[in-house]
Amino acid sequence: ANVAAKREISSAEGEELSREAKRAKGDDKNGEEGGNEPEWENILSTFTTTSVLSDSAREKIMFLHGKMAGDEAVVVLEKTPVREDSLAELFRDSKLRLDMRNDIYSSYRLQAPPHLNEIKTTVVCPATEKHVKKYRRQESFLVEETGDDYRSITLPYIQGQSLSLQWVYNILEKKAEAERVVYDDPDPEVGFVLLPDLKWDQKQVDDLYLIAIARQKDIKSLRDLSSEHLPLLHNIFQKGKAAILERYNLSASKLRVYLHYQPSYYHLHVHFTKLGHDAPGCGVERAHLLSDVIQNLQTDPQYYRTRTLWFPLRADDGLLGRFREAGRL
Ligand code: GTA
Repeated sequence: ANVAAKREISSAEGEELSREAKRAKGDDKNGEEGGNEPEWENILSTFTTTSVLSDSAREKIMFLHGKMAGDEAVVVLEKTPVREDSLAELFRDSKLRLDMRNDIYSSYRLQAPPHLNEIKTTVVCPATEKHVKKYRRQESFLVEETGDDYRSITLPYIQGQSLSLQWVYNILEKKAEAERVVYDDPDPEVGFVLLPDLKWDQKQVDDLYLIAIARQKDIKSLRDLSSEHLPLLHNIFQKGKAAILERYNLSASKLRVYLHYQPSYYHLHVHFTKLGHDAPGCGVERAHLLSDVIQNLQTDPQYYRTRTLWFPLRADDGLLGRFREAGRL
């Protein structure tokens, strides 16, 4: 691993980290000190794998579909990067077994202490068929959607088929992840909650990923935005960047701030990822820079309601079927 290139969340910055990040950082070597640390669980002992939805040896990630205590479940297993701040401990406390030696070259298997060898694990349970499809590796197709297509094809589909937004409401109402919140603007019109994304383990700034969730509940996506939402978008942009600078010491010039179209969850949210981190979904076919969105709305208040937008859909996405039925593909 390119350890030298990774920027760790140093102990100096650690003061500013959320409680969860501090716990995860290793100040609690066994993960059992620090009072509020959740107990170790073994819920995955009941997980039986039905299929591997996708995997990547290079990215060291595997998406599994299976059953957990009778419910459908998706489990994502992801090996995490080596952290520079754990190297001294890793070298001191690991065991090495020689695989081969040849001249000046040798290769070993290293057994690290368990707390330095964790696997980030995401569990979706009970998972719907839509979750299973979302994580299955599939061919994608680029779809062209006019404003009329949105109203006649996409909108009716997403009104009937969208993933639940309960997790979003839990965050807004402080019923979940409250201790992870980085910034909270309670204003009902322009307010938002900024917090680490599910995909970020907060161990290093190198792969920083936060989301800002708007407090307004009636904005499904980019398509609903008009110039009346500019104060909200400006607020998310300015305060989000400032909060990230303060908490993680990462300047705006190091951030990629964007919206997805189509999103998976139809409640307005903005992605903040570190420039250089190849976050899933940051490609040009899906990510719309917030700065461009703001400018486009300043130029044309109805820009996103009238323009043709392009986006990729997976082969078994029901929305792709609707575009096919309508002869738009
Ligand atoms: N803090 O409960 C949550 C939560 N949920 C349910 C989703 N998010 C959450 N964040 C918090 N708490 O970035 C996050 C998601 C995502 C954002 C929604 O909200 O992590 P979106 O609506 O634009 O949808 O954004 P998106 O980007 O398609 O969603 P998601 O889930 O990231 O899926 C994108 C694809 O990334 C998946 O199909 C999957 O194949 C791929 N992927 C690659 N790596 C991972 C990984 N480590 N974990 C999960 N998915 C991954």
